[in-house]
Amino acid sequence: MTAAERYASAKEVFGKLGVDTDAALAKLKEVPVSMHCWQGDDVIGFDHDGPLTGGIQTTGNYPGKARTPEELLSDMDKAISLIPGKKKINVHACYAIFEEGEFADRDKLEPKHFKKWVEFAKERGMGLDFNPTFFSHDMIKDGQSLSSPDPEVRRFWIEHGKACIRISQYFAEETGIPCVMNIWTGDGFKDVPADRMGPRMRYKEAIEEILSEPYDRTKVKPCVESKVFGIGVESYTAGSAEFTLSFAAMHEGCLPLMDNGHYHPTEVVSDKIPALLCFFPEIALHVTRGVRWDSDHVLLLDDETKEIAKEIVRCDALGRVYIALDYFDASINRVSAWAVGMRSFQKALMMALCTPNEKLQKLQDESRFTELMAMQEAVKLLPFGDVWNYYCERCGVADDFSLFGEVKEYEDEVLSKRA
Ligand code: RNT
Ligand code: ZN
Repeated sequence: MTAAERYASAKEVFGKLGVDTDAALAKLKEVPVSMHCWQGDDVIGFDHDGPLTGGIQTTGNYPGKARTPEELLSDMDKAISLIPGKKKINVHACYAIFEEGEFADRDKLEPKHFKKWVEFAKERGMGLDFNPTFFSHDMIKDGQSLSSPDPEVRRFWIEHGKACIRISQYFAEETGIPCVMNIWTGDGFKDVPADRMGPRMRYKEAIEEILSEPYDRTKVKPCVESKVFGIGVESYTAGSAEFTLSFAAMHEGCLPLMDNGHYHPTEVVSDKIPALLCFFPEIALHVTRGVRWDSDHVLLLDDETKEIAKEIVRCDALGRVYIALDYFDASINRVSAWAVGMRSFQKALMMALCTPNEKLQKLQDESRFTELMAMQEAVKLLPFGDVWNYYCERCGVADDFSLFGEVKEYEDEVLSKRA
């Protein structure tokens, strides 16, 4: 049987449950998922020679990582060719691309330093998201940036944040697609602090100053990302969940960003999505896979990934939730890491869109819980694979079984030649 024949039979199965798979695929194709540039070079960037800092870590030294903008863009292009549907590119400020002999420190960055990213995105009809980089830099003093007690340190990072707002506005204007700008810092303490509120007050005022930079709210979507702890900052982080959620709630136009690696192990972001959607017009996500801690493993089609996608879809919030991926694995082929992760989230979205959500909701509202459980289990084995394969074929990308072959070819021809 061909993929189209399998799809036709699957369509009938879903149709009996009231699910229109054609409509689901048409919708899926339009949902943008933002692909993070930092998977390609283990979160290093082009503006420093130092290590990755800020309480995050990559492990592994698989050969072939991108060392230059050209290599990174070429690798991203290969990954993009393996990913169906709509994509955005998520850029970090440390990925500024300078001309020969040119350099600008983070507080002096300008739109022109990201012109190549804009060209890359425009040529591919994609939007761009942006992140100030508050790590891997020597103006981070004793682990602190925006919350530092040193006014000079704070000033430097506030200027960086403001520069990033201007760059985000430039991205949105150039691409015609809103730019999500996420503020995350690793500020915190390894051991029991003597003052917990002081750093948070400084952090609050610093973000307020960054957001005082003029920007168009329909074009730039500033976010604040929380975190429970980081490596080396286990006892306290300034940008805790309560801090960032309250900040976003109290500052109109600022979105809360939830990274599902940033909570206590039994908390789930899937449940937090509908909670926040009751109050915020828009929210943002970093979808990742933490294994035992915020390890940022490659996203897979696991239960929580499916549950996150389900919540976005059944809250009818595809237009209110900005979806970005955030993980970094240096132990495997990085192009494959991108492709597998992006495809996993799109699969999760596809499954959510092909689930008879209204039927299930009705069972809940009528308190038919036994039937609901039985139905939810039955839904798990619906022929989602046939829908996915057909979607890949229609989008002109590899199916799951030919993905590795394509990656391997690129590895042999391109990646393995990098010394
Ligand atoms: C770190 C945060 C943050 C970073 C990126 C590189 O724990 O998740 O979002 O991963 O900014
Ligand atoms: Zn994140």
